[in-house]
Amino acid sequence: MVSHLFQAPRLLAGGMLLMLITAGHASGQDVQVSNARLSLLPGEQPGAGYFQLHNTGDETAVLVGAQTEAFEDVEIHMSSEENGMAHMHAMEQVEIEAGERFEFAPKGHHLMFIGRLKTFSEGDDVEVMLEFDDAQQLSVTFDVVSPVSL
Ligand SMILES: [Cu+2]
Repeated sequence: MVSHLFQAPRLLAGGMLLMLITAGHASGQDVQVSNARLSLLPGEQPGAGYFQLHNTGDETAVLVGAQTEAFEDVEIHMSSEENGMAHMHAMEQVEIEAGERFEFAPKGHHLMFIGRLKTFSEGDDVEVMLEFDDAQQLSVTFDVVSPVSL
């Protein structure tokens, strides 16, 4: 009898979390994502993800990673240029202050999609789960685009 009393609220909480994710919000963290696109290079080269984050909440949001069924691995990268040479390196996390917008854009921050597991082409959608430091996740649909369009 006692176990039933405890099970019911847990199931309810799970259902609510699912609703919040499908609505495009991480609960407790009002992060909105817009203009998400995945630039696809030919062959086995990694893809690059660009988007804008808007933290509409009143606490700092910390993006710590992402995952998708379409690629083996996703890393947060930052591009830089030294002596005319383009470099990029992986970042542990990106912080977005309350009320701030943060742009993942060409020649700056991007998600690096490594090891393609599925075939897709321009115009397709790729579902990506953004992960935050408080274990919240945000499901985002990326449009597959040509690098030339950026
Ligand atoms: Cu990169």
